[in-house]
Amino acid sequence: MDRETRTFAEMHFRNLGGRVYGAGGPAPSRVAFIQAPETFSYADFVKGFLLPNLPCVFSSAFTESWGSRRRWVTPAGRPDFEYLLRQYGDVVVPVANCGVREYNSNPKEHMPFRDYISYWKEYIRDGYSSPRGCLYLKDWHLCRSPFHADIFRSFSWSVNICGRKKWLFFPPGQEEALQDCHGNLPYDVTSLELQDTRLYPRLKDSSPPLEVVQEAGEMVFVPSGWHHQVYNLDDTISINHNWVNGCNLANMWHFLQQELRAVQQEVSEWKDSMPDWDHHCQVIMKSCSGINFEEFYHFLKVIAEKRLLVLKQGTDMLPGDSTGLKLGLQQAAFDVGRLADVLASVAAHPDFQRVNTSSFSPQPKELLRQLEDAVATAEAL
Ligand SMILES: O=C(O)CCC(=O)C(=O)O
Ligand SMILES: [Fe+2]
Repeated sequence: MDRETRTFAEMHFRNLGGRVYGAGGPAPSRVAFIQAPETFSYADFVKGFLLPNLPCVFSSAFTESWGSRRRWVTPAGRPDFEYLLRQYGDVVVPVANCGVREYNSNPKEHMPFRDYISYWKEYIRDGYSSPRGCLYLKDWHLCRSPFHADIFRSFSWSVNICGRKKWLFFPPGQEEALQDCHGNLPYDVTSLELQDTRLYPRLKDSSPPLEVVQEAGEMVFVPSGWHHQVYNLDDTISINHNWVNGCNLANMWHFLQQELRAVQQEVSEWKDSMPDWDHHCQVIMKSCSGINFEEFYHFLKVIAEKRLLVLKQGTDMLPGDSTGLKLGLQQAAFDVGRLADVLASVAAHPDFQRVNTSSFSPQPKELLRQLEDAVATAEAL
């Protein structure tokens, strides 16, 4: 991130004045396609997509040099099963059964990757069917994924190493019209069940999804809180990555507050008779959402301390960082500003104030003070 982009991003959040953005305006009529890496910078990505929270597709030129695109794929563009077997045969992998629905997901089992490859080869040989159903290797997806928004309202990218996928996208908020009469989202947005107006009374208010066909080598950017459903159109291997940064941190916090509220509503009848009801709500939240307010504080602390260190050292590179990744000075300065805003909101939240923070180090107020000091100093950078 350069200085000018940081100023732009800071202005963006100042103009939002604490509101959490969704799609940042009317839904686009199509998903942008980015052709040439030479003419597209990170600043373009921040301004055009991360801040306005809009999806896009990067052409296969962006992933041309990826080793996996050469090594995992045959010259004909199919998965190279023999290579994958030699490299990863012994690895135990999680596999979902797409034919079986468990709430809004699929049940998973674990198996050695070689067994999964045997299954996959058989599945292809038998005309894309198997008495074992359609098995889905998590992270190396094989078939369609139920309707969802990504974990904790993170951003994600997804690259097809080989094969093609169809994506259906709904801008944040539009999924509300897809809720059934009990408030649940559909498992499959293309199901005929959705035409039942008693079951889906608000469907008439929904807009059709944005549709994208992702070719081999292309990368799809999934913005924060955009619900989506994905189909594999071929035998497909893809690599996905989820991330949170200063641009969507407030979305994550907003989402966690909604999750806690949902738990509180669900167990509200015991509020008055249970002395540690608030603590139990946090325990339930942790088991349903994977994180609670205490862990969110820890998450903020870890990312804050890394950025405070970068700013203190005043150089782009964090020496000794085992990831080898570079956290730029301007990005650190921007993130610290966003962290300060979000932590101030966390610290003021009545439910966070009910969490026992006595063992937290540093104390939330102290971390907030450090962040605010860093924000003041970083203005001059
Ligand atoms: O590619 C897929 O099947 C689903 C990818 C996705 O949306 C996810 O992993 O969150
Ligand atoms: Fe997803």
